[in-house]
Amino acid sequence: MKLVLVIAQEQDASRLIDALTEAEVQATMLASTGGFLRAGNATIITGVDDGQVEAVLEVVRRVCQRREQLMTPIPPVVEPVDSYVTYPVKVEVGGAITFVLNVERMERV
Ligand code: 2BA
Repeated sequence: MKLVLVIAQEQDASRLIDALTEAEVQATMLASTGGFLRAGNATIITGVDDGQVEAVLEVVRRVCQRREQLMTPIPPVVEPVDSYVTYPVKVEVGGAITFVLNVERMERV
């Protein structure tokens, strides 16, 4: 058995859960925040048989899109404020970051 952890953009999360449910894959969605952009994203956890992993990854590839987001770098505190002009820079995010982990045991009580 594997645990598939998917970090998806907020805009894709609901469609991703719908598509997984349609594919008869049980999933749990947690609200999360990206460490770099500090923007909301969603972490989807799903425990599946080894043979289902590729099907899950296919759904993720189909639903999750790459997007560009603008971020404004924060000026270093040591510089005088008026000597440091910041411009928004484009950052490419996603489609999704996926981790596949081995599961030693799963129990439903
Ligand atoms: P964030 O950490 O907010 O990162 C958003 C996007 O910013 C990243 O997209 C990447 O394109 C860019 N980025 C991240 N760190 C950077 C840096 N030090 N310098 C320049 N650009 C940087 P993705 O790679 O698609 O990641 C989307 C989200 O997935 C991340 O949001 C984070 O929440 C998660 N993530 C990505 N890689 C991860 C990893 N190795 N472990 C855990 N979470 C990860």
